[in-house]
Amino acid sequence: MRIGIVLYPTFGGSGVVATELGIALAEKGHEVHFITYDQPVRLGSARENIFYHEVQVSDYPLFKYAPYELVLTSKLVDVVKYNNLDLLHVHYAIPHASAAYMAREILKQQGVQIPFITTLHGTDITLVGRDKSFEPVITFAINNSDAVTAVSHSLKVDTLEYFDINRPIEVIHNFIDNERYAGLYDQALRDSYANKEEKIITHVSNFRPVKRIDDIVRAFAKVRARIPAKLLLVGDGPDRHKIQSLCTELNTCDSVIMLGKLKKPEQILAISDLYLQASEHESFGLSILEAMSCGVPAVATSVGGVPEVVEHGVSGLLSEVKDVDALADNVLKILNDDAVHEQYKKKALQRSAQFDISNILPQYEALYKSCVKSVV
Ligand code: GMT
Repeated sequence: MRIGIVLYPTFGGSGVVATELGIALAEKGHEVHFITYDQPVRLGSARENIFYHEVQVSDYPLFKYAPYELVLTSKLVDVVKYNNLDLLHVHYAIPHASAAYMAREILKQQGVQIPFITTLHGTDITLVGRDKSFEPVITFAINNSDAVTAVSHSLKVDTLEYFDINRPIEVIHNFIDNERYAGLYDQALRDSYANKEEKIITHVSNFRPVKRIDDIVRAFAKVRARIPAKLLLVGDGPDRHKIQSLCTELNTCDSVIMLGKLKKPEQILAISDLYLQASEHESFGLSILEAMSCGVPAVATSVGGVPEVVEHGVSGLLSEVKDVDALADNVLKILNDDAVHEQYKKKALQRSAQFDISNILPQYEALYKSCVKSVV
């Protein structure tokens, strides 16, 4: 099949999922065309069956705001026609679903039939999408997609609650290529961040307010008062300064290491003892799954799709949002006892196997086939 994948090329989970999906489809012999404004961060070097089409928005003086959605639409029309694509799969509703809708309608007038699938990822529904200025367009684009998927049951429920949806939404969970995350432990790298007695706790995100990064830093301060530990923070974003001043206030600057954005966060996850997340909302929690794939259990807030990934008391521990004491207690419950820690590590790894790409890819392929068949 010839598939166009529209995505955000950045470090966010939706871009990572879309890129990994495209790579896996290409490895299975499909021809994959990524369409976005920059080289997807996880794409790396040239690969067989993969093509990248850059959406270039020119800076015309008349425009105060560059019309990205229109340029993307024209690009989609062009890429579909020139490469004879069978299907478009757009990740993140805004503005990808509405651009795909418009491209499909333009192509229909030219005698070209192209179905499009919209995958909802989270903030396109729970944060940005609920904004009144987007809501009618998102409702329309979802209802007029040829198929819609959500990355968790929780996100499906949220979508049906916030929007007037008159079509089915299929849940296809996010996935992980477990092979890529195996055997990455690097003792020298670990030694460069922590001494033998110290536990390494890690968090990866875009440091947006929804991540409640201050709760992570506060919980860590409570943990460090009880056991020797380091907190490794991977990523960057608007709340970075908040973290820095909080560390000064809590006197933890020497134990909180901010690594910035990393193209391979798995190198840090692999040397970690525990993954910590305090989000106010999380439709799935891909970084938790990445940690689990490295055999690292998670302590997290029980929000959105997180309980669909982490089984409380088995592969990690979950607690209420804003309950910093519970986060710290849960970290200590796992890290204080080596036997308990080992058990959680084992279960985290086992849990990640259930989300292996080999289990999820066939679900997307089946959906692609049914959409292509229905327009033929
Ligand atoms: O977490 C973010 O803010 C980034 C966002 C994105 O759009 O990339 O992540 C969302 O999609 C991921 C991939 O499906 C999910 O794993 C994240 O849980 C989801 N984020 C939120 O719901 C806050």
